Amino acid sequence: MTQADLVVVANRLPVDRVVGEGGELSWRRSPGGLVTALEPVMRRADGAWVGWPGQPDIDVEPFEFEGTFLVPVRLSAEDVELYYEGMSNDTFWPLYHDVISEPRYRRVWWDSYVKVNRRFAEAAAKAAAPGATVWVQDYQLQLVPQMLREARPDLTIGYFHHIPFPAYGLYSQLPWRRQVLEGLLGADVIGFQRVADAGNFARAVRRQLRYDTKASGITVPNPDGTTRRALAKAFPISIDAQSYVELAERDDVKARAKEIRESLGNPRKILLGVDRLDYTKGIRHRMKAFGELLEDGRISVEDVTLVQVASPSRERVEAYMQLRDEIELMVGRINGDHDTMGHTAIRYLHQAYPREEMVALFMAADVMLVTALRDGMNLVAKEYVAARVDNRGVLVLSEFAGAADELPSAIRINPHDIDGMKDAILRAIDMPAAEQGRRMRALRKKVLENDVARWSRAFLDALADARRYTQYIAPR
Ligand code: GDG
Repeated sequence: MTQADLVVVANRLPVDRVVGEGGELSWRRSPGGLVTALEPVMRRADGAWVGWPGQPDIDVEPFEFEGTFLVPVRLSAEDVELYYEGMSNDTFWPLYHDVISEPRYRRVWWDSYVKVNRRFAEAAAKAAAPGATVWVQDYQLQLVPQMLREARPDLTIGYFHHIPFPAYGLYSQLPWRRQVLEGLLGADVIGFQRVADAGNFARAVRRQLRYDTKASGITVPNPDGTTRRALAKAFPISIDAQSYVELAERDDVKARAKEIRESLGNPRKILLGVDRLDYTKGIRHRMKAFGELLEDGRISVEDVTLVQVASPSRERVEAYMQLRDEIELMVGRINGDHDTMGHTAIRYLHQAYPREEMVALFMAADVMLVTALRDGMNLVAKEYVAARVDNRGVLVLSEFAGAADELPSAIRINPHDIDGMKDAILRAIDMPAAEQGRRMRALRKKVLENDVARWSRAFLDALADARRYTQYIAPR
């Protein structure tokens, strides 16, 4: 098998399997941001990508796709249920998002998580050339760095954590808290979204493992009694900003934005929410605030409409089924109380849309509501800003989203404070054009300068430094 000098390991491969009309199988690049971010790097490095093809119980041989060597990892239906839906999405996800929903700790899920992480580590070990760099992505694969290091001490290993890392008081609930820290510390560089996440991780390492931590460096003992240094640091992820600018400048997309406004009855202001339907995103809090503003008579449906795109997500996990019911009950009630024949309070869309449509929505929206209760970064906030080539529009942004660290010119809110959020929404609705322009220009500068190419470069540079450092103190 071909071996690569750069290997990305992620739960999903960067492609989706599509079945044509005649039943023929092919692959299509998936629309995700990580894929776009890494594509140029992978192409240049002749890279390989290890991941699950997205459907259970299919065997697919490694294959070449648009300049990247793809290595499929097989998951059975049971693996998907225990490792992915169970341990990843019903234990780690709620625990790492400050137990907004109660995490479930099930030993059979953990056993499956260990087994599947080993399978990914083995596939990565096979795909990596001698002395290669391996970059592991996200919370589904936290044990892979250590497993890889044991199998292949010649590799330089990076790990990026896309979601928050919680405070120690919460993290310590995890029955397997030591194993997970040791798993992550197999990496030379452990990247987080926010400085606070890296701090929480370092604190957990100190409290649980008693290792020394200084600034971003952690001293990790080797099995032979020597030590090595791991770096735990913030690398805030971003978007391919230029591609949003290009879409926003297209005539058909501009025309579509206008059409959207018209089809909503040309309200004075359009508010927009775009989220995966997830309890971390604060969709209920947002709707409560909006519903109360209507109830109080501070806004009316002729004046203001809220468009909420809630794309379907994790539909087999109980907490998500329940959330969907709650949200849909709420939308029904608010609309029932306030709609008129010509105007709706909330246009709720439980659907996924192509990127062009999302950009048209961003351009049509006067106010973007990002009200997450906890969010690693929140790329939607950055996408909205990138799409506003007209320097108009207002971003209302939760301080609990990682993006808040980089975007101080947004209107900052605490989504738990419903009265505060109501005032912020009104302020955004009434913001004079000049102030919108000032704020939006500052936001755009940040997002356009710090795009996702810069993010991957910064991370890979840190890994290259780690490699030099390791080779200096311990030639291998
Ligand atoms: C995790 C972390 C972190 C959504 N609906 C549609 C659609 N989307 C796109 C958005 C955005 C992406 O999905 C969602 O990214 P977010 O960052 O907002 O949130 P998560 O999915 O929770 O992502 C998060 C991220 O990883 C990266 O590290 O920022 O904190 O939780 O790009 O636009 N895209 C299209 N149609 C939809 O209906 N085309």
